[in-house]
Amino acid sequence: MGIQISTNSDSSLVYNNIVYNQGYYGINIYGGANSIVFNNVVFGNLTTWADSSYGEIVVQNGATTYLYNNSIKSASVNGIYIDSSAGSGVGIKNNIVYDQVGGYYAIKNEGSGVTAQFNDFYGSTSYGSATQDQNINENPEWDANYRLTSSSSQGSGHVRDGGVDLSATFTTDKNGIIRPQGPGWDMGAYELTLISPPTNLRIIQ
Ligand SMILES: [Ca+2]
Repeated sequence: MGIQISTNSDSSLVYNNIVYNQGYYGINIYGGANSIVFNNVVFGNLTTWADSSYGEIVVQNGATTYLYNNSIKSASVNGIYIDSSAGSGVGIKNNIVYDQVGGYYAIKNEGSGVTAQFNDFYGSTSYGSATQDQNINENPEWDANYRLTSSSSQGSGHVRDGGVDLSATFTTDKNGIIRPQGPGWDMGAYELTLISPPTNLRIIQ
C-alpha cells in the first residue's frame, strides 16, 4: 500500500506525491470524511495483488471524497475504483487517467453520488453510473515523467488549459507552480510552463 487514510480521519489532504510500484493500492481512502486527494502521480501499483477489480486510487469507506488533478497510469488494473462501501458523494475533476494497455476502466464505480467532470480518460471508459460532464478522451502527450508537453492539445475541451478552476481548494501544481499557467487549468498533476520569447525587443543602435 502506498498511502492509506484510515477511519476517523476527517478532512485529510493527500497531495504532491509520486506513488508507484506498491504491492497493493497506490492511494486508498479507507475512511474519514472530506478527504482531498490532489496533484498526485500514481502508476504501476498492485504489483503483488493485481486484481483488476481494484484500482490505482481506491475509495472504500471514505465519505465525500474529492480526487482532483491526479495523473494516473494504469496497466493491469483500473485507474480509480469507487467501492460500494464508499459514502455517497465522490467528486472527480481534472484528472488524467491513462490506460496503458486498454481493457480496464478509468473509473470503476460501484458507489453512489459520484460526479466526474473535466477529466481526460485516455484509452478508457467508465463502469457504473456516475454523473459525467465535460470529460475527454485524448492522448495527453505527456513525457516520461507524466508532464504535459508543447505537443499536448490546448484550449477548452483539451488536456491543457481545459480543466476547471479549483482555486477555492488549491492554487499550485505538484511542484509548487502557480495554477493556472496560460488561460486555464491543466488536467493532471503538473501545470505546463512554457517560456514565451519576448516580443518587444528593439534595436537601439
Ligand atoms: Ca494551463
